[in-house]
Amino acid sequence: METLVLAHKGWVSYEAAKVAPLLAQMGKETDMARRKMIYEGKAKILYEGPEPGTFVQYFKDDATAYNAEKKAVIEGKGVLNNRLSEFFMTGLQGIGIPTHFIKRLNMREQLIRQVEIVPLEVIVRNIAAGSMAKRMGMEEGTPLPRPIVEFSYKDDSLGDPLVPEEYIIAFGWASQQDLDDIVSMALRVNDYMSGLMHGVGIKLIDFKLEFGRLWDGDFQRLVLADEISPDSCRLWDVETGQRLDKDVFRKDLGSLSDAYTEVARRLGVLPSNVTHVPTKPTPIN
Ligand code: AIR
Ligand code: ASP
Repeated sequence: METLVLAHKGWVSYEAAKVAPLLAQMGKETDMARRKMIYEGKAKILYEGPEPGTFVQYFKDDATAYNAEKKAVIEGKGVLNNRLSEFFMTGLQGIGIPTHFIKRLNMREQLIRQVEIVPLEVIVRNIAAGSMAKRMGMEEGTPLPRPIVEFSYKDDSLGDPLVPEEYIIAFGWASQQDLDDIVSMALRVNDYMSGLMHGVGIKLIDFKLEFGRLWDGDFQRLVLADEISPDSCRLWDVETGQRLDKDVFRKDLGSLSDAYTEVARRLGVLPSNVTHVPTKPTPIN
């Protein structure tokens, strides 16, 4: 009744503008309060899943760089990364690479298998950039003679230091057999992702993967975990060299959400007429 009266007076949009954010915020709080938080990272939160052995992975809008020295909230980033990671993980499963991904639940959340994360960042490089270019005194953009796989120890307080295989085996983070499996999966991911990106005029410069262990009684197997998104890859436009990844944020090169939206649009993950993505989560059931 009241709404009708307001509508007659043309106030309904004013009221809606005031009320909608409050409702959305409430939705967010009740949605989150319903579940037990397992872990909060820089860009994602893990909640207890609906069944044992599952987690819900929630993608935040937070962006960090240089071990969280630089921080910002990029509206819509979580929605884009949720979609893009779903797209890549599903495609990789299609070529026989096991992943933790089960299904996307809503705009910001996906259901995943609970895994024990191997504490390594597995980095694959096709072209010198970032820390490699710096360490080796190479110009960014120099092609490498072949794809190079390297490992960093996942520890922010140490700045994720590069580690040799010797450390990984000696400290028991992974066995030689695990490492062989990880390298062969990482190279297959590289081939798949390079081809996919090439098809839409994007060069895959480098990317970071994480792996996890799935336990099945005493038997364990390694699966691709975490996320694959423009937060974890370097993506350059083939023609112009324009950066379409997190370097846009790291180096202040423009709008990060425009860059990620462009990647999603080219891959057909978002319809081409979507320019703004809503930022609030929708409840699952
Ligand atoms: N990466 C490494 N740690 C976190 C992320 N996201 C990714 C970067 C880049 C690749 O790993 O986004 O695509 C190599 O990073 P760097 O800094 O070692 O050159
Ligand atoms: N290590 C990641 C990056 O360089 C995230 C961070 O530093 O906070 O982007």
